[in-house]
Amino acid sequence: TNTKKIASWSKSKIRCYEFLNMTSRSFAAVIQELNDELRDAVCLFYLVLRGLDTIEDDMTIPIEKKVSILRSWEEIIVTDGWNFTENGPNEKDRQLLVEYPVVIEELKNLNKTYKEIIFDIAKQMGNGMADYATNAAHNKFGVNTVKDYDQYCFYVAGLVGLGLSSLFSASGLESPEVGRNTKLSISMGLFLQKANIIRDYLEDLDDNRRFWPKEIWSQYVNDLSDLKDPEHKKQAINCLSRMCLDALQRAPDCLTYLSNIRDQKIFNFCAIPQVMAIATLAILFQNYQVYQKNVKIRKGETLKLIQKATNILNVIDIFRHYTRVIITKNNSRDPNFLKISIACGQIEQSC
Ligand code: PS7
Ligand code: MN
Ligand code: MN
Ligand code: MN
Repeated sequence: TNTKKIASWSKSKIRCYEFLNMTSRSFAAVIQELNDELRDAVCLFYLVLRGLDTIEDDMTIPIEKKVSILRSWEEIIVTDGWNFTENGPNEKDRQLLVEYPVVIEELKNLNKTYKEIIFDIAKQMGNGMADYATNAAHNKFGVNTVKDYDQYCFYVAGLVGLGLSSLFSASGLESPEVGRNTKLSISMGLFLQKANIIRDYLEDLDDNRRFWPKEIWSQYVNDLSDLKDPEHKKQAINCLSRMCLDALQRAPDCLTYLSNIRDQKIFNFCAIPQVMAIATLAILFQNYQVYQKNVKIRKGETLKLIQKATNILNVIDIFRHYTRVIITKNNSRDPNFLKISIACGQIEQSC
């Protein structure tokens, strides 16, 4: 039972799971359902990346300091007793970094293969985040091209997909193929990250974080922040369509990836965030409120999705449903109307 397990757990391991529950709304439950060995590896992988992201997200840390921490993350996570107490008081996960030695301690208990996967991804992500934090400090437009946008999303989410797939294969619960098909793993991360970046337009802009690529928004307005001005409403909706189109192009890969997963618990862990992402894209699409507040799917809808996303047929059903929602909202006067119809058609074809 759960209490029996916990009785033999070290203080630091218990604290790690408390932090998982404190810092993640969407992943905590599904991670804890995974089989024992994999569960600890994924929990610690999560906390390693959550710590890194807490440094990346804090706009009160001076840029030189931030970059130096991001670039040395791989060494930091093997440095006994390392912690960080200088996050701004508004940083929601600052306590994790205050007590970071518990994560560093528990990482030591993982087997070598899992550790190597986690360290390798942490190193790449920290350096990628540092590149973009530096760019953000010098380029007031933020991310420039669509290619840069893909690259940023690769660093912060594609790499998570690669790392998780390697962990799944290393556990023996999934075939080596899951780890080998890197394009599909990267798309799993990009689909989540892109839905997140579109949804967080306003929140990120308020923090002066600009992830929407200039190559896209410059076709509609002179500055990213102009999108929220009511005088540019029509352009704003069209730009939003373009961003949604870009994200939707990853959906077929996600369905293919999920169709290759065999373990029930790994399936739930992978599928739940993906169905939330397609549902999110469906409510964001053609929705001007994106520029006025943080649009979120309703609690009840989230609950239904979590309960349903337990096998590939149901997941296909969910993707079909939200694709229909998008097709219904698609507007023939939108410059991307045709491309969006095609992207939706491709999702339905891969269903
Ligand atoms: C290891 C479970 C399942 C093959 C902390 C899960 C930022 C969207 O952008 O802070 O800061 O607003 O809300 C999760 C692929 C990553 C991608 C990533 C690690 C799925 C730090 C999640 C999660 C790949 C980098 C939300 C990508 O954070 O976003 C584990 C397969 C962390 C996954 C960031 C973003 C996650 C995210 P933001 P949030
Ligand atoms: Mn971030
Ligand atoms: Mn974040
Ligand atoms: Mn975000």
